[in-house]
Amino acid sequence: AAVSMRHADVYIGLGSNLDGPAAQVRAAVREIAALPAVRLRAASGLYRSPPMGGRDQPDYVNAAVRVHTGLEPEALLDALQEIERRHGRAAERGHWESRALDLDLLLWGARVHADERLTLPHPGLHERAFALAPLLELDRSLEVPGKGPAAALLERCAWPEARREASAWQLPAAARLVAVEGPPGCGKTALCNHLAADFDGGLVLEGAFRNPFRDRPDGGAGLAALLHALTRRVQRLDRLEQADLFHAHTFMDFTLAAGDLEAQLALDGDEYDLWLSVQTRLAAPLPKPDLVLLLQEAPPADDARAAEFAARAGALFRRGPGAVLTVDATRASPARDEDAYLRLLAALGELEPGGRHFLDPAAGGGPARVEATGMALN
Ligand code: A4P
Ligand code: MG
Repeated sequence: AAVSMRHADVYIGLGSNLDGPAAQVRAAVREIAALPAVRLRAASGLYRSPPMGGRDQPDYVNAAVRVHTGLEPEALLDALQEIERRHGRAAERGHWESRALDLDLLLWGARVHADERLTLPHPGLHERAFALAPLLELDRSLEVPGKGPAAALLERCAWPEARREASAWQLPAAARLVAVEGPPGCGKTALCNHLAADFDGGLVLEGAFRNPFRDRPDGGAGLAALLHALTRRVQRLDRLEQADLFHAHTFMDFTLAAGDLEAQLALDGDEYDLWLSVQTRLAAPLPKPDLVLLLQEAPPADDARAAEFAARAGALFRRGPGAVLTVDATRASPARDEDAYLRLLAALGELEPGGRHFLDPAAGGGPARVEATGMALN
């Protein structure tokens, strides 16, 4: 909150019509987020539009991001131009030529500025639908200083029209079923809801339920209670196949594997064998997550079972066939903290199918640290 009081809302427009435009723009969002002294606050979806300035060019993909920064405008412009150069934008290319990446400073709060190097607001903003439409997605009530409400400006825009086509965020295509796992109360359901919204994805939620066996003297971790929870989760997964048809990604706030670990910790040998034979039959035909996001939090000091669960949860998913992203949520949890959530979104775009990855979203500044496939984690 202190940051947003001190820093103006700065909006950057992104555009590309070469070399995989959507991938160029998505990568640039991550690179902007990773700039020192820059904090990504929001990213719009990707918009497609025919090239303004005519000629025989491919369509553009455009987007906008909101950032806060301690940099001066000229220093941020330097950093943006450095990113453009890395994307192979030839400096000698002419005005309105096709480019791999174009980054424009669209707005700097209410600041109005004009010199040789920098004009604020961006001089073309008020008449470009491909810049205004993504901006409005980030804030419906934006004003363009000297020009008026962005929404009214967009209505007056002539061709070319910009159409929202996809989320700015990306998961590997292979990650069709994504499970969020972690200790009770860590925010699995909230995180799934956010992710489904940002990826236009499906949802399979365990949902609150009254376990009729929870009130027994064993505190509800007995065989009957565990079987009840298992049945419930299996029913949820049974419905998945329908949801799956309509979404590239579906998010679930539980895993059968964690239920298995819970049973291992709670049941004695014979009970566990019985539980396992039921679980194995029920789970066999059900889809397994392609990606597990495992939130790690420090377990409560007085809860031995939670500590044991936390210690073994990492190994649980490391063995499986799906990709794993272990998220250290002890300092900043993506389920509760917006910065941490944005870092998670950016990191998801860099995951390798089947890989083992680690992210500490509180590790400031730099890119989300995503370890290479096969690295041991704890
Ligand atoms: N500059 C001044 N103010 C700014 C600012 N607010 N943000 C100076 C960024 N740069 C600013 O920029 C040239 C110089 O402008 C910079 O060195 C900086 O000091 P540039 O990006 O190299 O080129 P340009 O002058 O912005 O002209 P250009 O190439 O026309 O870029 P535009 O105007 O951004 O248009 N059609 C669709 N559908 N979507 C598009 O994104 N983009 C263009 C390029 C054409 N057609 C398009 C799209
Ligand atoms: Mg430009």
